[in-house]
Amino acid sequence: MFIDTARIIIKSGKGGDGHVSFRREKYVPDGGPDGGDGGKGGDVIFVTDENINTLIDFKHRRKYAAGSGEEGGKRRMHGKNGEDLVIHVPKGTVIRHAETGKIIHDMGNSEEPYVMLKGGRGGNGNMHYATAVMQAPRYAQPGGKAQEMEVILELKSIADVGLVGFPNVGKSTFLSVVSNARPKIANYHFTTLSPNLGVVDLEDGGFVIADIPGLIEGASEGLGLGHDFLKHIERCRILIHLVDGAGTEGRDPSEDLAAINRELEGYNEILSRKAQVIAVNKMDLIPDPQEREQIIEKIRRSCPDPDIRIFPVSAATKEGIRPLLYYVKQLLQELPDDTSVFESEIQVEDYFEEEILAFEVKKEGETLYSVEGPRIERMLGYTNLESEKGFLFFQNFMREQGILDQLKTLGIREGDTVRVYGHEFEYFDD
Ligand SMILES: Nc1nc2c(ncn2[C@@H]2O[C@H](COP(=O)(O)OP(=O)(O)OP(=O)(O)O)[C@@H](O)[C@H]2O)c(=O)[nH]1
Ligand SMILES: [Mg+2]
Repeated sequence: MFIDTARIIIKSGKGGDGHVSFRREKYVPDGGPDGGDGGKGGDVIFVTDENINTLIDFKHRRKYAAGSGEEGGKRRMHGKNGEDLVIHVPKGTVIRHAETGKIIHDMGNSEEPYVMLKGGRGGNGNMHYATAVMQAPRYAQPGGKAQEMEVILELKSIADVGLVGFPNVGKSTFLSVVSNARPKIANYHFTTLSPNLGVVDLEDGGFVIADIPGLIEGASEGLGLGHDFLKHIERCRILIHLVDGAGTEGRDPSEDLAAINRELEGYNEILSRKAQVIAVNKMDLIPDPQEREQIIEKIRRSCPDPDIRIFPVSAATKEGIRPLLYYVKQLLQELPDDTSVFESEIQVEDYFEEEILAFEVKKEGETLYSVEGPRIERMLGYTNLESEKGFLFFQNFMREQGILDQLKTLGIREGDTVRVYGHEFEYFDD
């Protein structure tokens, strides 16, 4: 089965907590703090894998989690880092934020791993918090939070050229004669049920063509099969629009052309803006040169853009195919190469940064207030509150973050106590 979308939940590893312990040695009665740091949580990393070309593996499992960091130990033992989770996806996979549908990252053709979710940092053990004043800190930093997100994986095939047209016009036949692909060909509609990719090999370099199921009127609204597969031609730089020049099923090629273009427009702007080349197929069925000329002329007149080239071809006899391929290749060289990778629409870091910024200020008793939050905690990790400089720095930070304002709102008065993760300060108005 060909599966080209999947919805999964990914989660990085939580950081291991810092440890609280004190040195116990012979002849050392009151040992200093020796609690070690927690291990870092594992990241969630995506890589492309040439050997995979569907997202079917993700149908069987919904949750994917990296390993958590282990807690620090006594005697300054560092906790083990959590294992990274590496998720293998086909080339051309686009990762979207499930909640908003926004693009997070396009794996494209790249072999660069994409680190999407970062594991929580390991918490500092209490060995970091010994100071001249506080010799026996009972505080160790908890490990950083895990990041979790539901994402949609969407496979958008990587091809330079896409074949579009009504069912049975000969798209797959065309692909089979120009490339190494061997798609199913038959004289009925919807022979092709999922996209086929083929490599066209020309003397001095080639390109990749995608053949998708036939489109019908209403495809952009979901009729037929075409809609689900239009995403596979979104990366293409050129569309070869195939029509049945012989009108074998009573079709009118000019009307078909207009109908398919309406569907492309209805699907999205990306598709309607693509460069097009028209291939009028099945010309072997029209032996009379005059009749041929009439058919081509009629298509030319109905074509909205006079710059679009029209090639009479026959996939059956291969007539006219080579000039078409060389023209397409030349066009590919001329067109800017900017449509193949989709830009990120949301930054994962920003999404989680909001959480990091959060803090909570509470009134705990008549003269006691507490301040908590991941950002504050992070701050404590690298600020020595016992030094005057460190304390001023911290005070400034509390002001900038609006924490002092919140304390005032809660009614704090001079002389009251502010507790921040095991540290207590006396409050003074500034
Ligand atoms: N005479 C003639 N028949 C052709 C030509 N190209 C394709 N056919 C025939 O047209 C029928 C449909 O061909 P396919 O290649 O399966 O058409 P398709 O556009 O891929 O069709 P779907 O996958 O159903 O959308 C088959 O019977 C082919 O043999 C051609 O150039 N000349
Ligand atoms: Mg087909």
